[in-house]
Amino acid sequence: MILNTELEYKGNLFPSKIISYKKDIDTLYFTSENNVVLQLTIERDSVLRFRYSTTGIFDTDFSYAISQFANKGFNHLEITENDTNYIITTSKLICHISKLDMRKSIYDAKDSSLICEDELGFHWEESYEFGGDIVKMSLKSQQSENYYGLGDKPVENNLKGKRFQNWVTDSYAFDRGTDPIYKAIPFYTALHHAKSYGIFFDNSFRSYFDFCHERRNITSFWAQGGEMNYYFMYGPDMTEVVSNYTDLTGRPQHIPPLWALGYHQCKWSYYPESKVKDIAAKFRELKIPCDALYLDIDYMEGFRCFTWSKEHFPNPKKMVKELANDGFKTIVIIDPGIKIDKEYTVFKEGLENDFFCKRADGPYMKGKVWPGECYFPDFTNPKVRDWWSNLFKELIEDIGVNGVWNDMNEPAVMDVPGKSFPNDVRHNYDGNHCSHRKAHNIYGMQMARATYHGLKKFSYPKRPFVITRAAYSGTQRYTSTWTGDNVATWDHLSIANQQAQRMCMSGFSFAGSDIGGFAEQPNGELFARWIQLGVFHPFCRVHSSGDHGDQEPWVFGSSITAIVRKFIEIRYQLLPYLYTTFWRYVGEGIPILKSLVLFDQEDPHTHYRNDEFIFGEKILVCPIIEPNAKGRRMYIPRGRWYNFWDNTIEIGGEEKWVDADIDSMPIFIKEGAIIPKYPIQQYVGEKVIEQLELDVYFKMGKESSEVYEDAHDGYDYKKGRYSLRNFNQVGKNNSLTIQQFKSGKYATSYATFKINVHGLPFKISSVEVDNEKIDITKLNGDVTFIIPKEFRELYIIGK
Ligand code: MIG
Repeated sequence: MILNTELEYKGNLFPSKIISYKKDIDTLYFTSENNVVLQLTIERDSVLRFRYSTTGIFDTDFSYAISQFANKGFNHLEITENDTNYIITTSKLICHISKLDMRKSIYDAKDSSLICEDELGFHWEESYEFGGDIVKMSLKSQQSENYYGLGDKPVENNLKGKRFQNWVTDSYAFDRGTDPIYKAIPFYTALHHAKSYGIFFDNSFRSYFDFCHERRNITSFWAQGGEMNYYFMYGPDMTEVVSNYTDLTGRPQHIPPLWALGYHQCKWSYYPESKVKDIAAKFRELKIPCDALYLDIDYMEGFRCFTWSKEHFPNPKKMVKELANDGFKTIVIIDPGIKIDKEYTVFKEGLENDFFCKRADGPYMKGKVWPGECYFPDFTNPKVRDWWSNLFKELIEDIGVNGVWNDMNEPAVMDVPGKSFPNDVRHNYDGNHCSHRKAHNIYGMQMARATYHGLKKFSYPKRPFVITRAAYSGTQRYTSTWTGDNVATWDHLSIANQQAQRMCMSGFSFAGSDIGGFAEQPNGELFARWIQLGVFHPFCRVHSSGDHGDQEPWVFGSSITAIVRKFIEIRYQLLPYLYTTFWRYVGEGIPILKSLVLFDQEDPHTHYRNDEFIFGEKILVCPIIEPNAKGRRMYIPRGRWYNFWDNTIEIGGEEKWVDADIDSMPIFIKEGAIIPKYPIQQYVGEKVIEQLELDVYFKMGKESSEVYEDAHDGYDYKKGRYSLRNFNQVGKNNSLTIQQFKSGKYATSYATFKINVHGLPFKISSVEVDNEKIDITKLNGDVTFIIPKEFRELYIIGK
């Protein structure tokens, strides 16, 4: 069997010359003499879909990745031809299809510059073993072209020179470079001449990407079955490319409840009940903010999903209630393997309804996981998903659990080669019956989807919270995710940084790592440094395997505890800022973390940077990833930045040394930013927010900022009950003006803003709020005002 393209002409088949062409509204069909059909759909002006059939007949058009809400439609479409090419022109792109060999090239419609061009283009090999084709595509790599994305690959940001595989795999203690690991996200962004485009290869079979690894100037991708079916998305802004990708594959169906953005504490495992309560009490006693506690597999009776150990958790409802009274949400793990046990209801129901996966010749797919021998629901069957969703009724509605953690859904199987199902296992695939070769990469996604729908139903009117380990493109619609079983080493801290950035630029922003490392135990310094990074990740959870010692914030001595507390407190203060970036992500697909290349693609210095990133829109962060550091060198992107700790100004565009002893880390605020802050709370909702703090960072010139708020849970915001504040700041030599534009019907609990102005270049002579002077006699040095939240214009005048 051929595992790579090794692009010689041996065995490969190619489209021959085009003999006919037909147009059907937004779709063009080109047929070659040897019966290859290229189906080219104009999805949007900047999004083209390419689909090829080698037999003249296409499979049913079905994808788990594509969202039903994907936008379609274009402003302009014109098709012409000359002697050599068909020419398709939209308002953003010009695409040539060669009449000779079906190869394509794509140009920017504005300046006719070349964006992407086939080398061999589409070609294939017949698969003797399985039927169908091994489908391949090769592209020329343009001058200085670089590549990013691809989900959770544990390598440097820039993918050039490397080859990758997509096959979701349980990868305990994976390492830098291990490939594949838990996720399959066959989407990358490319960048050359300061312009960016993306390719999403929507094929769930085992697939490969080669970025100038096999051949220096060629980028290729291929899959072991299915169709050559990919989307080309143009920016030219990389953020726009990612946003186009999430438009296609979907964004979360709602903003997460605010508590889900708090700090989470997990371990394998907290039990019995008294242990869970001790942990909860300790957080409150030490005043370390925490919103969620997790129960790993030991809460169950013999690892049977949807059961509770009578011995360790005799009264789960009471325990969950008590935790809730103390501000903790309870999240429980649910795995896909269902124990073979005739007395166990879930097993009996699955069996009676024929819901379990079967092998090619009829026997059940039997595999060993934590409960012992198990059968596995076929989550690709809509009836099974429905059944699974309903299994959550008791957990959520009756017991009061707030979230579910889906693990082992690659699916992981113990003690077998490949650590998963064999290829011959059959799947329903929503009526497109197929083998595990096709369903493997989407199995975990469909489990998470079914879990999500159950939680959504039974949590109503609250918002659900789900976390999954395995994922395929589109999984971001349903759940959050973590990066799996990492290790407590310094290199893994750096890998976690890379993976979180990469997930964000791969359209899946609600992601984080096991802070501190899952396997082995960190020392206090590593733990503190990891917390410093972790509080700037969209999902923030400490987790560890438990057999290497404890990993709670207080086990490394009081000085580490104090550092950990300080950084978790920063996260809680920044919650309105983080919530606003989630709102932007959910609405427009803007990545929550922006690698420097995504932040400023025109600056070539950013193309190979790894460590620094932008948290949200305006905060630059760079973790310390080495022991014994008193600071580090980092690249500060172009622009002027305020040091978060002392408000000194750095001019970007170069590498600089930044001090950061163990109780600190490099954090900078973009000039002109207005950063909203809540008071420190021990958990979301502990306090009624009585005032919103706004940290204003003076900029000579204009800058705008947003603050989005709503009830922080429930769905009323979708009916207009939200509060969106737009702040425009204009700084001049002798004045600073801030205008506020407010929209939405939600009334926030506070009446005033506390405004802290940083970096004013002049001494204040007077301050006006909506044209009325306010008393500034008590100002003495701090430039802080308390003003009504309804203000429309704040005008600070210099002497
Ligand atoms: O075979 O449930 O990645 O987070 O604690 C190990 C026990 C199964 C793997 C998950 C990890 C979890 C652990 N699970």
